[in-house]
Amino acid sequence: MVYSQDPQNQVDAVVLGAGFSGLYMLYRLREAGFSTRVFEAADGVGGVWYWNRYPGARCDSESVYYNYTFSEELFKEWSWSSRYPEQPEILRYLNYVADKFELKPDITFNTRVTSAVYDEAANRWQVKTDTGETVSAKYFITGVGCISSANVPNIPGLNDFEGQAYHTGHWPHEKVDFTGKRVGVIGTGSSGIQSIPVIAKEAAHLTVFQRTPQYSVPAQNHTYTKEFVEEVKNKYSEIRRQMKETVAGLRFEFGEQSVLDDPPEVRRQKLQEGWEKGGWEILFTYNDLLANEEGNELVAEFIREKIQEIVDDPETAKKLTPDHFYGTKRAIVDTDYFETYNRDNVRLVDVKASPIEAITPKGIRTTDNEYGLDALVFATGFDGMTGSLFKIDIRGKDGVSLKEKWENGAKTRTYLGLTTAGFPNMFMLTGPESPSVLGNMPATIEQHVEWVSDCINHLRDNQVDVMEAESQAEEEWSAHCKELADATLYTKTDSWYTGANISGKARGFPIYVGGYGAYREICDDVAVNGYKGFSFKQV
Ligand code: NA7
Repeated sequence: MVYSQDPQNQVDAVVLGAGFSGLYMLYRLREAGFSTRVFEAADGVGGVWYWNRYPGARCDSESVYYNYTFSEELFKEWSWSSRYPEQPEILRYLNYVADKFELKPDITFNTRVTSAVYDEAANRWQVKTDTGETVSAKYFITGVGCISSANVPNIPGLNDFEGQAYHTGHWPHEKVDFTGKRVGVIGTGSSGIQSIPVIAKEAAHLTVFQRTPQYSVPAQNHTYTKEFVEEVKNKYSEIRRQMKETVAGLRFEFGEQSVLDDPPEVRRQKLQEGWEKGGWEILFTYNDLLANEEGNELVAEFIREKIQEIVDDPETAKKLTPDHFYGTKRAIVDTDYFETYNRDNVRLVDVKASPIEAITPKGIRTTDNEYGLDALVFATGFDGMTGSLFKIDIRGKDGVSLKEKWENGAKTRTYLGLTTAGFPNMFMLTGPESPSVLGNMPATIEQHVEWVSDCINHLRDNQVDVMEAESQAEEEWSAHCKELADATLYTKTDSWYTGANISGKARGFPIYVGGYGAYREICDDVAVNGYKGFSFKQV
């Protein structure tokens, strides 16, 4: 292998992505004195918040938790406008962070990494980009996000449509004006459920193509008062502690009781309170909602009744009523979602009953009807967890690719969701088999970044050149993740968590379900015990 002799192209670390994880990783590495290059496909920072600009896009964690806490100064400088702010505000926040810490000069924008190959003889990663650059790095760190590889279903006639077509995850930068248009939205996950009420208000007519009905609970979104914002800033230490220690990096812990412990009227009262508080309150009310079929059904039934109450037309309400276990697809929070179906200009099409046959030049044809459309929105989600990693040709020792090692997702194997055997000095931020998407992403990102930077510091301090997960540790970790997941209801539902949303993708559940706090303790314990489960090499 021939390395570029350009010293600029010899760095300590290459980081992929300039979202929440890449930005903080860069900050930590630079603070510790490691030369670092960050590559980002977009022309700005933000990661998912750069791309997901669809109408109504918001995060589903409360804003005051959906930020970094590594800098008290930063936390106290920034003020969120509301409980669930919209995408532009979150993107502004990330730009603010990048500017405050002068991160942008070390980020190469408009550049996608196409391959990263480990050269065992040199103990370095050879990273190539789509702009023709090659960089040699000791450490290769991915911060590519868990849900950033858009899924556009392969529907016949996809390219024949004569109107405008958009994917929620690749929304144009300029405003899309639906005024006077007949719009179709395919998909009713978070992106569909957030965008449908907003599009319905603007479009002449909206047709929603729903494959699986979803549970959704009101966000009860509201703007924050000045007093509340001040109070939050004074609670910096408490919020930071909650993000580190709780099960999902938020203010919640699961309730102490089983769903079945409460008599019906008490349960109803608690669920009603959860509904009124909004967001993820209901999800955390009991301790076994995600593990107990009977208990889950009782909570699911409560939400189903709400749908029947809100939606005027009984036929539409029936179509909107889900029957999977609540919370096993990511729990959705909305603003006026079910109410939107009471509008005269909105129609719901059940594409499980009458599947989409084709996209035509003029709209969508299902098995029993044809729908004329001027614009089409794909709210069809992402190839989650592994999709973004597999887009890059990542090869470890002996030229083995990550995709091959994980058998295309069928057998994801990692140690702690951070590393994988055969890929030395490579770290995956919020990788498969870490807790990642089962909670508040910035909290889990901070923990990963800090663990990785502490680890790299440790390697430098101890003159270790190569660190690699041991196969045995990896087997045990993957088995542990599987055992925990199999004890829950998550694995019983088709979702992007399990890979079931992508045609041909192998089913699994590559996420650690034991909770953020517990996971942090495990990672800390590994570090304190000399990074047990890893092998080290000095050259
Ligand atoms: P999701 O949650 O994966 O939702 C995608 C939706 O698109 C879902 O309703 C799918 O139905 C539907 N879909 C996917 N393919 C098709 C086809 N071929 N035909 C009809 N309908 C289809 O993605 P989102 O972007 O909404 O949210 C992703 C995450 O972002 C979310 O969980 C938050 O964490 C933030 P299905 O349920 O698969 O039957």
